[in-house]
Amino acid sequence: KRFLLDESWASKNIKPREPESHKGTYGHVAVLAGSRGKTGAAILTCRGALRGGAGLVTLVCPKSLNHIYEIALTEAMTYPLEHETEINSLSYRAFDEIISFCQGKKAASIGPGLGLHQETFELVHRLVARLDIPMVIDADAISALAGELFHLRRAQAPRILTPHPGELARLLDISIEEIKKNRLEIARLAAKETESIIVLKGAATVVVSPDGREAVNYSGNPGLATGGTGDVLTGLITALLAQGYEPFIAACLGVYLHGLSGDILAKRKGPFGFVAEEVAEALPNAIKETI
Ligand code: NPW
Ligand code: AMP
Ligand code: MG
Repeated sequence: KRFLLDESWASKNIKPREPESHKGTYGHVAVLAGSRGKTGAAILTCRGALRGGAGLVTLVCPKSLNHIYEIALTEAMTYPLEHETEINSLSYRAFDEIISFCQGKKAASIGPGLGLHQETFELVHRLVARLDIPMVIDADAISALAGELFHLRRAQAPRILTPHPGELARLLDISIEEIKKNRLEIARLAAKETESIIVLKGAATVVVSPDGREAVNYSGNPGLATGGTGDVLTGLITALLAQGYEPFIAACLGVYLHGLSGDILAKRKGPFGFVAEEVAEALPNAIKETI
């Protein structure tokens, strides 16, 4: 039932591209991320999605931040929301606009850099329950769900949560020490409680599905312990969902390729000092070594 995410597993599960395919084949990703002071998280999520092979990527953003994203992002598009609020982040007031924008999108990322405003938390609650496409839920969107797990149980489509131990501790109201003592057991509990796939990050990331499938990752190294690498992983897994991978496989393959990208950088540049943007940039190399 439990298996290792290693080269042999990944090479069996990654799919080559059909010569006749086009960008429509590989899905349009919606990224719901970023706020004032944390625009980098949104940009890194988009880079992860692009480098992970999404056909198209659009960042949904508050109008006030649009100019920053237009300059930073070349390949990704932006969707500046009409509904303006003072929080310089996403708000429940934009719920209808976001739902209608997401029609026809294949998958969404939500959470990196969104911040901790109550208005944002309320948007997360509604989208998690009502958005009818697969979704990767990370960072501040995980914090928004602490004590509110029932929104996940109402979800209309698969949900993948990608907490680090601090975020999972917050979500389940237990201590980080408890998680460190028994990562697999706690991830299982979380998958059951949330009826979602859990990617518990850190050295030897574990991926657990509520249907009982479990995997432990063997790629990656402590050079990845630097700001923004988790945001890249969120975009990458979302891109794999958009390309049609089954959700548990998307989570596993994303985790493996992300770690491998870190391993390639550790070899090429040095054991640490590489940064999140480079982890995204090295993904095609990781794909090449795997396929
Ligand atoms: P401690 O005390 O440090 O040991 P937060 P965040 C714990 C965005 N970013 N094992 C940690 O413990 C993110 O997307 C924006 C054990 C602490 O208690 C988020 O939206 C960037 N414990 C937001 O910032 C680049 C661990 O968790 C707590 C652990 C905040 O995200 C950076 C910290 O968690 C960042 O991605 C581990 N492996 N890892 C940008 N350029 O815009 C963490 N902890 O308070 O949720 O803070 O993860 O930095
Ligand atoms: P985040 O904390 O959300 O930025 O995510 C950090 C990313 O780096 C996750 O993908 C972790 O699995 C990875 N990472 C952090 N520390 C290590 C480590 N010691 N070994 C391997 N991967 C790590
Ligand atoms: Mg993170």
